[in-house]
This record gives sequence, C-alpha cells and structure tokens, in this order.
Amino acid sequence: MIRLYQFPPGFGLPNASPFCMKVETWLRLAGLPYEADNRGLVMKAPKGKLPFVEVDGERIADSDFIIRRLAERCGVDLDDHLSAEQRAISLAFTRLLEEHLYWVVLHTRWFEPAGWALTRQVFFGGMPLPLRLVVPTLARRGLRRQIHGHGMGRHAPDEMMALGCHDIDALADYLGDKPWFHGDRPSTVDAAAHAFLANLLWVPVDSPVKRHAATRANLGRYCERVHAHCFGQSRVASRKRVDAG
Ligand SMILES: N[C@@H](CCC(=O)N[C@@H](CS)C(=O)NCC(=O)O)C(=O)O
Repeated sequence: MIRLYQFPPGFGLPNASPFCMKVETWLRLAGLPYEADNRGLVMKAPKGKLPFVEVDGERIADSDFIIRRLAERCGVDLDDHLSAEQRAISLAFTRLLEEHLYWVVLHTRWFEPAGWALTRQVFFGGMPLPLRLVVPTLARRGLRRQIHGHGMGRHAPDEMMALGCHDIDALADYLGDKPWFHGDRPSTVDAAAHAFLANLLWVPVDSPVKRHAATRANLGRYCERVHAHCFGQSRVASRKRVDAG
C-alpha cells in the first residue's frame, strides 16, 4: 500500500499545498490505491518538505521523484500516448508551475496582508497557544528567506503579479479548448496543472494574478473537469486518511 504524507486539506481543497495535491491528483489519475496521512509530519520527511510517500518500507521524497518512482514500480505510464515534443512541453510547464508561478502565489498567501490573515488562520488557527503565536512568525520568516533566495521575492509586488499573469497566459493559450492538457487523454502534467491552478483559482486570496486567471475561463473549466474526474463532486478528497488533531 502506498502511504502519502501530506499537509491537511485547507481552503476547501484536497490540499492547500499544490505539491501534495499534485501527487494525490496523480495517484487518482493513475488509479492507484493509497492511504493519506494528513497530519503534516514535516519532521518525518526525508528532505524536510511534504509530500513524501512510503511504499513497502521505502520512503520517497519530492513530487517529481515520487511520481516517476511509483509509475515505474507500478507499471503505470500516463504519458505513453505523448510524443517526445509533448513530453518536453509537459516538463517545461511543470517547471513553470512549480519553480515560478508557485512563488508568485506563495507571495500572495504569505506576504500580502489580507492573504496572510487568511493563511495564518487556515494553517495555524487550530494550534494550541503559545504555538499559535510563535510558529506562524517563524514559518513566515523562513519563507521570506526562501523567496528572496529564489529571486522572486526581490521583485516589487506588481512585478511579481505581471510575471504570474504571463505564466497564466502561457497555460491558458496552450490548453485552449482541449479537455486535458495534451488533448483527449490525461497525462502526468495534468496532475501539476490542476493542483497549482486550483490552488490559485479556488483559494479565497484575492490578487491581480488570480483575477487575471479568472478571465481565462478555459482554466476554470479545466480545473472543474479534472477535479470531477479525480475527486468527484466534493472539493475535499474523501479516501481513507489520517487527519490532524
Ligand atoms: N520540490 C518539492 C517541493 C515541496 C514543497 O515545497 N513543499 C512545501 C509545501 S508546498 C513544504 O513542505 N514546506 C515546508 C517547509 O519548507 O518547511 C516537491 O516537488 O515535492
């Protein structure tokens, strides 16, 4: 059995971490049974980040390695119908989502005052005192260092939003009216695209990039379609899971 270690659901999504939601979406696209541990056990994570999975005693960290390893191990290839060119496009868009757009969205959640008020409540509101006072400040301080180190955090907020809007346009233009990212069948990139777009469009943190994404209506329709396929009607995943608290 595959055990997926991830953060708890948040903002009404299967997961408020797009990386965790990407792996859970992929597991469902692949039709692999799994159990989810939603306690946010970062301290157990081999690389200090979630998600990671445990399968037959092996621990695999990082959404990219998790998907590649499980695909190989379980003999699942969601990309067997893709050309080499489409696979290359998948990788480039996955990097755009994870290494670029992610940081723009992270800024809106953690560093814009309204976003932070909500994030603080959703991520840390259930913690007992005095942790509830200390942990959010420490987590935020760590992320400030990370976003600065990445480089995104050195831009002015309106510059970050402009960069995010360019990402959104590239995604919307490539998707067009196709049901899935590459046409009529799902592939691996759909797990990432769905997770990162839903974590922008469906989270109640207002931002210019979210408003821009909402004007590209094919993205919203795509998220609804992938979500219905993978998770059914409810936006919170319902498979057997171990929840926080
Ligand atoms: N490259 C990793 C990134 C995972 C990641 O950044 N996870 C974040 C949550 S979205 C995390 O665990 N943060 C906790 C921390 O940095 O302490 C992947 O693809 O899984």
